[in-house]
Amino acid sequence: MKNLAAVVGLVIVSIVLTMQVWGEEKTVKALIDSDGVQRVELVGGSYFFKPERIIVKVQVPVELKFRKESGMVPHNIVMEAPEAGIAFDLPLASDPKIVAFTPTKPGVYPFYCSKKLLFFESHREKGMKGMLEVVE
Ligand SMILES: [Cu+2]
Repeated sequence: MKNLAAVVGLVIVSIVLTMQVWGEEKTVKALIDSDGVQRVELVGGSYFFKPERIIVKVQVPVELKFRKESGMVPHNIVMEAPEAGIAFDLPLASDPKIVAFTPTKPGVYPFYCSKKLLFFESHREKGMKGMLEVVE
């Protein structure tokens, strides 16, 4: 039984470590390029966005480059934060596209895929969503 406890303990430790590594990948803080633009890359697929938390600086132009992971399922990216100067609804394609905006107000704004097939859960409900955090 002692061995079993040790194995269980080891498994728990490895799960926690793995989750920490994933956690870091899930958040990206945009760096400001020499031309004063914050560039971030985003990949969407069934049913996720990676990274799922993006941190950008307020009043600094953002170029968000996004693409779809391979697969037949159509996806899009929607942001509805006109109060912060951010509003778009664009299809994801395998070829990267860029959407440019300048966040004007600090806050946390969701982005998500609005696709939904018939009576099934929406992609957003399946986890295809993320947060754009605009900071001072
Ligand atoms: Cu989707």
